[in-house]
Amino acid sequence: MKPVSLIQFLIEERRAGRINAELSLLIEVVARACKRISVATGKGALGGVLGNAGSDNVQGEAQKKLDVISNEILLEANAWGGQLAACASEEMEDPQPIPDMYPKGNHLLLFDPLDGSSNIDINVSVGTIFSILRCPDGISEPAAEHFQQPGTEQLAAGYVVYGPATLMVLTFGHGTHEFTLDREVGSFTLSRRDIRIPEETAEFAVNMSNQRHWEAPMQRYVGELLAGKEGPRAKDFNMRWVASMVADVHRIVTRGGVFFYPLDARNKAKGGKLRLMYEANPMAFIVEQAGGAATTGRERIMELQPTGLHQRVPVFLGSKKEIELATHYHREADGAQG
Ligand code: AFP
Repeated sequence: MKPVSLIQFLIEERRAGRINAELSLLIEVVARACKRISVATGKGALGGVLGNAGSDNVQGEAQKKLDVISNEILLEANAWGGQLAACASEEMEDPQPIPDMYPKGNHLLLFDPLDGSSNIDINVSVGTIFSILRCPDGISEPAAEHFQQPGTEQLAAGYVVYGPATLMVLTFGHGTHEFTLDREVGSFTLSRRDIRIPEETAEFAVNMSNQRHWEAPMQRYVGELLAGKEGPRAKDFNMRWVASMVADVHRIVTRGGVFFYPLDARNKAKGGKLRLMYEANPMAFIVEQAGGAATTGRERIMELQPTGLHQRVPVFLGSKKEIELATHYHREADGAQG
């Protein structure tokens, strides 16, 4: 079969009435920016891009040089395209307006320019995550509150993994699809259409070093997985943790599994570790569109009403049956507490 490029795929989606021309162009711009990030990450030490930038981001985390470079690439590429009203980035406190000299559109773009960046210096996969919302009618200068829409309002979400291959996984709410970057030709090519995450799995991803800080229902759930064949689940489970959410989620999108970043005694005051708008919502949309589930351990992530642009939440996502069970344990424990 003839390979289908991302651009051809976008044309098909437009013809089918699933996206409009503006959204299609916006995805092309984001894809082009991600190709530049792929080139920058691919240079490694030769590009002088490894190591810390010497600054902290809005979350108070040390920024890597590639965090800063990737953020600038995405901002610059999207400033003049004409599809956006504003951008918001995990790396910046406030939304970035589109400069007055450029045409404006009616979409809002949110992104985590380089997720998992603590892995850059050891040459392990990192990625970009993005989410696209509609700018509310009549708003010409969007503020943080205009971005704070529930995940169910997302028009599109995607991530790009910069790994052995550079891949983009994308959804418009009509299935989840994967595109592989053909580095010689310079274009993303459809590699999997309508990805399905198996409902059952025997593989989980969680940072086990936090176990002692978890809530009781999380201890119970993972304790049962670890007990294997001899335990209540009567099955051995395998564990993987890349510590790059994009890579961990991509494994789940490829062969099933579950990913947890639960509430724990240390992140409870902040609401969790991962960011709702830049990580949890786009990944939840992608995973649900592939037949998986995504909750906070209690509620469906995409139904949360955001309270802040940089809000953090617990994240449970992946194969449906396991996410349902882990969520059930939390709800049951909440019910027992009254
Ligand atoms: P960095 O971008 O600072 O590396 O954080 C990555 C991340 O937000 C997410 O991609 C990982 O799943 C998670 O943090 C890893 O957290 P631990 O460091 O606790 O394993």
